[in-house]
Amino acid sequence: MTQNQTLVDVVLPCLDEAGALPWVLARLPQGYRAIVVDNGSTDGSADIARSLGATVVHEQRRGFGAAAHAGLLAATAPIVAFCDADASMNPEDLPRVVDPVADGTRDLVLGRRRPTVAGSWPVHARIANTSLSWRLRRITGVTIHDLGPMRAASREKLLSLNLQDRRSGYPLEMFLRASEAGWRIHEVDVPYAPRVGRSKVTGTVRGTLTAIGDMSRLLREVRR
Ligand SMILES: Nc1nc2c(ncn2[C@@H]2O[C@H](COP(=O)(O)OP(=O)(O)O)[C@@H](O)[C@H]2O)c(=O)[nH]1
Ligand SMILES: [Mg+2]
Repeated sequence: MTQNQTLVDVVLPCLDEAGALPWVLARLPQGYRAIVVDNGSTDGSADIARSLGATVVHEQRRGFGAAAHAGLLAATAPIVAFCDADASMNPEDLPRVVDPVADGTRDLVLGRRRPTVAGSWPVHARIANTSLSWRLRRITGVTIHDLGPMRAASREKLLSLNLQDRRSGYPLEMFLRASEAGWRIHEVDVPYAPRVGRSKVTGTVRGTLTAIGDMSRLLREVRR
């Protein structure tokens, strides 16, 4: 592979992650391009990302899903990976989710978060994820233990899923639609460390309630 050939576009939804971005962006494997998607940061995240060589996409709409989807639309590489921009996960681990897609053996690979130290993951978020994964195993028959945010799939196939959620349900909707479409879905372990800075989603009461609401709606639709 030549230096300027991008195999993987890495979508990094980013809301006020100025403190984490330098660590995150320094760890992208060769052939991986960072697409930082900002929708409302006030801490200079976009400028920092740009100065560190990342492609920066601005999305008007608020929400995690709006950012993730804008990143997917901006991507051009054959494979798109998603990763949080809070330094809780190390981009050096991205090949764990990308390689099975790149070699054609899997269609969607999810990183199961494995805490590196106690306190990496708030207890309520862990319990919610375990129970959600249990429900998803029952609904889809796919063996997963975590609906992890680090993941990879083919760009064209992701676009074909026609995802609609633009808030916290986006990762769940991706999993459900992929499973309905008969994708070969696989889970691998990825280390999960305490984030840098403050949580925007499951570390806040409002974020947690929004996530539960968005995901519950998607699950109700599946049952119909
Ligand atoms: N652009 C954008 N990024 C977001 C938004 N909400 C969360 N993020 C980013 O998504 C990633 C996961 O959010 P985080 O706060 O770590 O959620 P947690 O892991 O559940 O605590 C981080 O990189 C956040 O900066 C949002 O509304 N817009
Ligand atoms: Mg986080």
